[in-house]
Amino acid sequence: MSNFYIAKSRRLRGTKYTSRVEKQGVTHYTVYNHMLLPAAFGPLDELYHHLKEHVQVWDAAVQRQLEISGKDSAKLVQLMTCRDLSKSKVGRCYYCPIIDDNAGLINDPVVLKLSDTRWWISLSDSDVGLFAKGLAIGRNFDVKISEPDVDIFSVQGPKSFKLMEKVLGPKITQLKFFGFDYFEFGGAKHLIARSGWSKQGGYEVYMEHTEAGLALYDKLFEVGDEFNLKPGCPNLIERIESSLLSYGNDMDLGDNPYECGFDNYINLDNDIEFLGKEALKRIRSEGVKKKLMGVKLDIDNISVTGSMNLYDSKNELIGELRSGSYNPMFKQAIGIAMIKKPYFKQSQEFKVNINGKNVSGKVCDLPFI
Ligand code: THG
Repeated sequence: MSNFYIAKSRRLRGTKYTSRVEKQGVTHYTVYNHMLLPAAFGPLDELYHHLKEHVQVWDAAVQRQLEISGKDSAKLVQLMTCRDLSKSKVGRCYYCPIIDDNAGLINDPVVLKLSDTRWWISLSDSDVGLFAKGLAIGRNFDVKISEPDVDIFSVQGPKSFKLMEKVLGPKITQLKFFGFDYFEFGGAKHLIARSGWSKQGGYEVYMEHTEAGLALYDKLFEVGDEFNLKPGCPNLIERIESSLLSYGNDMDLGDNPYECGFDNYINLDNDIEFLGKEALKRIRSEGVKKKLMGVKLDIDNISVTGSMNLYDSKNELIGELRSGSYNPMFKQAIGIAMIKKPYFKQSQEFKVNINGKNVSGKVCDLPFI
């Protein structure tokens, strides 16, 4: 396959870290929220093994913050998500499906409650800001909606705790999963959460004070050798193995949160108001007609660049593969597929055409591990 260059422009922005990651050897970009997201620094499997053992710093600035503030901010945030935020606490992050009136998924952000009247919605790849503005105008809400100048860098991997403790002190190790607090470095306070798009543990620094924040980024690399710190990026192999879903790849507006396994983030038995509540009640009583499942494929190399149809032995379409990669632990390719009812059962066999070859595979439950 040929490689092509990507033309940068104001519309396809870099981030505050772009000049750094380019010096550090980024080899591939993808586009996310109209910005450049590093996708590789050399071979993915090397960084996969490294991520599971050591620590990496990622440019995750494409996870844009949608700030909603003002008297009606809690109402607007709740209107957009089926997760009950009525008992949410300041200093906590919440993984929240955002859905439309048909319960179609618009985004799957992390929501941060900064105060009772100020929220950040840490977006995956879709233009929620426009949707939020439309709702606020239509409902006459007293809110301010903006994209603040916040650029996340993520510190991921089992040694992230020791690395961050060395630079920021022991208080950082007391943060609970999906908690956040403010930590001082370089004369500024930085919002840091214990979160990130890997299951290897770590933190996300929501950089608002650019100079002090970049000094913190650089400091991590200055002292990082003893932890074998490397620059990295969200790792396709690790995120599939860990079953972290990717909006636009694994799910989109044509899927509802039940189909994506978000049952724990759906609260219907209360009197809160959100879009798609009636649709979700209907789906709950009827049951889903398709759902995201894992697949294991008898092939050692796969590149999923679009949906790939899966067929059973009678050539019936049973679903579509949406993401996949070779996995060194399973020693075969694994992936995430939308499987149709009635083919939900574990070990359902299928065939898929990959580069003109018929490859066999089996359906399995998520998460893989
Ligand atoms: N961090 C921040 N913003 C983000 C992401 C992130 N925005 C875009 C994208 N990632 C949103 N998608 C996800 C998907 C999964 C998780 C976070 C964001 C995640 N899930 C945990 C899990 O599945 O185990 C925990 C969810 C929970 O139980 O609350 O972390 O990564 N800032």
